[in-house]
Amino acid sequence: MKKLILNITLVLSSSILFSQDAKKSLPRPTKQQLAWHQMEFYLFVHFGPNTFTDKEWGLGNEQENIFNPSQLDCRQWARIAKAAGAKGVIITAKHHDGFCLWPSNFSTHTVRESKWMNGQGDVLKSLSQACKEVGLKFGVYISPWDRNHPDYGTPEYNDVFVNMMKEIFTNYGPIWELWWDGANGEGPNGKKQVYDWDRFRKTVKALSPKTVVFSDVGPQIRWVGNESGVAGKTNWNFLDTAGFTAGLGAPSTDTLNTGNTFGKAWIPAECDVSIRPGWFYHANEDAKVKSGEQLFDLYLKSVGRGSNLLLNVPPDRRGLINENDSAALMAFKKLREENFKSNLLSDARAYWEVNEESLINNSITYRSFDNKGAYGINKQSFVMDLPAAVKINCIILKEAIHLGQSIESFKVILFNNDMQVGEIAGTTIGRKRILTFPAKIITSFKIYLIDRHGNDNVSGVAAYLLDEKLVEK
Ligand code: FUL
Repeated sequence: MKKLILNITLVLSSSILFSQDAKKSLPRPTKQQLAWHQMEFYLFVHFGPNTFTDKEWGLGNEQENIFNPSQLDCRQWARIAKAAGAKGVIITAKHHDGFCLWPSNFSTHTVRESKWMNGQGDVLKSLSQACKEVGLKFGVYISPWDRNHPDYGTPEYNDVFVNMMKEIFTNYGPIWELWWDGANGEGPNGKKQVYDWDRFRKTVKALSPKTVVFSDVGPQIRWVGNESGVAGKTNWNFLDTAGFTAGLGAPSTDTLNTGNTFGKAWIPAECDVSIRPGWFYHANEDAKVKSGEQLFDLYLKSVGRGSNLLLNVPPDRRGLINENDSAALMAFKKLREENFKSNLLSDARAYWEVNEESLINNSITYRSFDNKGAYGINKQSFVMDLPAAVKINCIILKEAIHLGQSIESFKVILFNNDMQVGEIAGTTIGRKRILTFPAKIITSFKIYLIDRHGNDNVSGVAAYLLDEKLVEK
């Protein structure tokens, strides 16, 4: 058997362990998208009149005075987000009810018209500053659907929406991520709006080219197709958007969940989910906050499938993150820290195994490489050898996504000396793939990769022993 010993560092890092030529024609992330992928986990903040009316979708006719948090403290939100290990915060600057959390000149339904701080308050200003102070990225959700604005349902409303975005970029930037909700219902005059998505996109590009824009179909980040925070087990960072728009014109939720295998654009999925049943705060959900363990499970199903986790933590009527929510966030942080503390491969040795017989004996079906970017035996199939037996129930694989995404499927075969003790099959890898399985004592494992473009892009491998109750069921 021919063994090629590799001299590699067995930690997750951005360095490429097995790198060959990547095909130039493949979609690749932009610099901003790559930076977005590194964000992994950040908070969503739903806050506004609904917090005070106990609704999820306000009607748009709520009195401005209803918005009156007694102790609003954006620094508390930012401190908690930071302590939870979140990398940023995205706030609902305007939800479907049209109420603006900043004193917009293009609406009369804003914080300025409310009693809160005698109309002098500005939530976007306070939160953008608080994020800067603690080193968090700041993002803004702005709903195109507006149940309050008198122009909604007419072409003038597209001007209003563009002007609002201008205010946001000019006064509260830099905006790291902008979130366009695709919902499109009726406004106060009973009409639906025809959104000028093309103009909206151009506006952002001109004003803030580094902002990554989320919608069902990007242009930079796509919706994952569900609101339960779960990415597809197959998760391509590619999407075909020709003929589609955000909202009703979006691709099917299944397609959004898995991406398009041969999609033309790099548009990765973001997993949005709330820590509570609702998006807005409701006192009667105080006992229904997801536990640290439930959040860890969501982490495995989002970040662990190559996506990012956007976790909604809605402030209460005081304008504070509720004690129950912050306790769950800290428990979540602790579980991540404790369970991913020591990579059990730190003393392992890696080598390629290029003896075809051994591949065949392990009954992996390989297709031959046809030079047109189809399928091929991948030279990056490799073995990890440990100096002593260890017990593991988790393996993490990473793909060097700055070169694109290529790995279509893989098999990990676990050995205790010469005995095969487990086999895990999976599809895409992407930025990070966290595999969990019943714990096994192993001395080595083999990774067989089927790569649809013949690239060699595995950039990291690690193994852990997680607390048994955290292993994905
Ligand atoms: C949806 C909205 O309708 C929900 O209220 C929430 O904001 C969620 C994140 O997006 O489209």
